[in-house]
Amino acid sequence: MIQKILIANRGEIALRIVRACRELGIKTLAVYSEADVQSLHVQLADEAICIGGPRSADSYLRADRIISAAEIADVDAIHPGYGFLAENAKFAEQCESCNIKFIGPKSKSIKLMGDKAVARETVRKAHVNTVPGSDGPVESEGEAVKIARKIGYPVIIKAVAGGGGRGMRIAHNDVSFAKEYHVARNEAEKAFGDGRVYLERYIERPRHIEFQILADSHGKVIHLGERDCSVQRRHQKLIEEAPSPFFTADLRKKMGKAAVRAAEAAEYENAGTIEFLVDPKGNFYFIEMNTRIQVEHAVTEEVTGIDLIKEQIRIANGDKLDMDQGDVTFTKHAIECRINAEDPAANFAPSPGTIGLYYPPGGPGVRIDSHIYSGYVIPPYYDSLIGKLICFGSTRKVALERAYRALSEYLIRGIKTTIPLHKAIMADPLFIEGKATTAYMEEFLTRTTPDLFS
Ligand code: MV4
Repeated sequence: MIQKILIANRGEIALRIVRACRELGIKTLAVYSEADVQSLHVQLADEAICIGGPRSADSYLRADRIISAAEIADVDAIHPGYGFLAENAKFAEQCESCNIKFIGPKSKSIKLMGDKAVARETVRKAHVNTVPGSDGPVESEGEAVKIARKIGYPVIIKAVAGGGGRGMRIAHNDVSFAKEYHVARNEAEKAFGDGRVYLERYIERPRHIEFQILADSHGKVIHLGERDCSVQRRHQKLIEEAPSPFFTADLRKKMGKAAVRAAEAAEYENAGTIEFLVDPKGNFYFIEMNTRIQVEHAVTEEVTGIDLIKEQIRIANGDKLDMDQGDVTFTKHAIECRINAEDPAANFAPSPGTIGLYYPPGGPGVRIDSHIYSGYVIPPYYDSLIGKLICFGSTRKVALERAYRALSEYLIRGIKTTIPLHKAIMADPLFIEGKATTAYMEEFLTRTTPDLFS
């Protein structure tokens, strides 16, 4: 039985994991950097060990120090949260070989899905629709341009080691393809030490839909429905909601089945997400799998009533899933606004510093997952997420009205945040109508003057 867990992360997700452990009666060990001494997760965990300097490379990315802390404190398992080492197959393997449970998939599945060309091939063989594209990485410019013509322009060039939008280039004809192909290869080599790229037909103005899945260690896989993550800027999601406003029960059933097949093909275990693009006609295409718990998991928790962090821990413990697909119901609508320490009126410049007054909203249908408090100093070393506002109700309309109301109550002084931007989006007719695609944010920022969201 898992009795003690090391939380290899910081911020709101570290706090979220502490909370799940508390309810399960599991002891927690926080590891933290010198910049996070004052962090809530450090104060709320049963034990805490400092693992290094402020920079991630000196602390949260130091697998050696984290595993040493795990051994000193005699934990049974490590929860990696998201980011940092969460999708590092080598770290998962190190945990496995040190007899510490990694709360996530087996290193084999992380590796498989980490190679985006192998991931594509694996799910395609399991009859999951992928975007028309190359069979695996392209070998040379000559071969690549032939394949691009065959696919038909526009074509998107993606890094095999990429994901999440990093290292992608779009080409509209042979001439731009030759240029973008080399740019993509060089960028991929620099960013990932792996210059290999593959090609896909570029789907214009798609919706970004992901399916949450749960898989236990006894071979059972279920899905918990979709999240619509179309509202994003530079591949950073800003708003996620479920159900997707344009979905039908039929599409959910079809895509859910495809998501389960994709997870089964990876012999997946624990919580994971299958990402799809959906075109305006409702055609859907697998693009990649995220082998971790995600920032936006709380949306699914509010819609289904299932605690995903607890499920992750139970699965790592070897327990069987105690629900079948038919037991999963989607009774509510939930929407998440990511609250970042950024100035949306100044091109989203980071805004670290000391929180003055802090007053979070409450009342019916409002959930806040945040590690900040009055007097807390946001360090400049990490990502800018300082909280998530999740609002929910029986219908989308109620959830949106609650979100607008909660955002109006939310007071964070001393720094700039994305709260005013979210308020403007919640009041935008296009968004309210449920028409947002991945092109939405750029268009919104072009047609709206910054004083409306500062
Ligand atoms: C695409 C695509 C269109 N066609 N793939 C973005 C995140 C990463 N997981 C995959 N992404 C995309 N993949 C094909 N075949 C569009 C996106 C995409 C996007 C691309 C360029 C600029 C902004 C974007 C915003 C959302 C999704």
